Amino acid sequence: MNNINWYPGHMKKTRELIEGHLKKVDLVLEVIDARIPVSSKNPVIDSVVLHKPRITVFNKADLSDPKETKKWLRSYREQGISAVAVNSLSGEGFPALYKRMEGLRDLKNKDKPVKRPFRIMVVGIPNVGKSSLINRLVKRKGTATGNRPGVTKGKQWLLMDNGMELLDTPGILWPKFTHRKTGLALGFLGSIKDEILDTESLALELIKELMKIKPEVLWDRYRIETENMTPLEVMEAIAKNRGYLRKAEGVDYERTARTVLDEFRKGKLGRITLEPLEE
Ligand SMILES: Nc1nc2c(ncn2[C@@H]2O[C@H](COP(=O)(O)OP(=O)(O)OP(=O)(O)O)[C@@H](O)[C@H]2O)c(=O)[nH]1
Ligand SMILES: [Mg+2]
Repeated sequence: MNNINWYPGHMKKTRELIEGHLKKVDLVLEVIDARIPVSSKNPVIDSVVLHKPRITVFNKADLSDPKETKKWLRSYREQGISAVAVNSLSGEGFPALYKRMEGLRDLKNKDKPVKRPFRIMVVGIPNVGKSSLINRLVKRKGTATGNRPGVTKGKQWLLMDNGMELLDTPGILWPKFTHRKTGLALGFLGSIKDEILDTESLALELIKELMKIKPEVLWDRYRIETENMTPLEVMEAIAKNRGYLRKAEGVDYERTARTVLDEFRKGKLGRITLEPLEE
């Protein structure tokens, strides 16, 4: 795998973009994917958002292992970093998120006359759920296409029920691919194009990872006892169980690989955190 898509130019551009908007906001919501809290975090964010209040939002928490997410949140809080877990599709976790946002607003307005509404921006790498989060915060139905600001065209701020204002476009951060592990993690989730690795290799890597961190999901879903097996043998066993075979060539690896990746991404293998907190 190549170290694609991560050049100093990207880092600079990200910095400039975020810094431009940063001046106008009081709070940054940093969205990460609860299944991969390490790889979905942009490495430059800490230095860019250094002097702004920030809440790290563990989104897609409906797909992550709740026990692992709890550990992650605890660790953030122990470091004094504000963090909450949410599901932007169902709204779970949002009351806690609002409470934190309002707490930070009240802190800012304490002892000072309020000049303008409290302003927020959402940042994060592609596909973590920034648009879904924005839509829910402003109680808007629909996805990216519905991303038009209120009445006036070109308006930059979306009004929330609690009087806060949200920047209508999220800051997109570039993920860092220089570690093979990060590229794989983003590949498993479908956050980067499957071409980074071919589908079969990616599925094999995912099976290998699952065998390491949560082999029981392979039993639960595919009835495969993975002990003493290689990832390739597991893949072949899945193909046999599903009947993904071809007359001449035997196992249909391509179809099996696509199935495993697709089912993992949809949460059909259960709630899995691919990057548990390392103690
Ligand atoms: N299960 C689940 N899926 C989610 C959640 N939030 C977003 N999604 C899904 O994740 C995908 C990406 O969501 P978006 O809101 O488009 O993500 P984004 O960060 O705006 O993506 P880009 O605009 O491409 O950078 C969509 O299919 C959403 O439906 C969540 O909390 N749980
Ligand atoms: Mg979006």
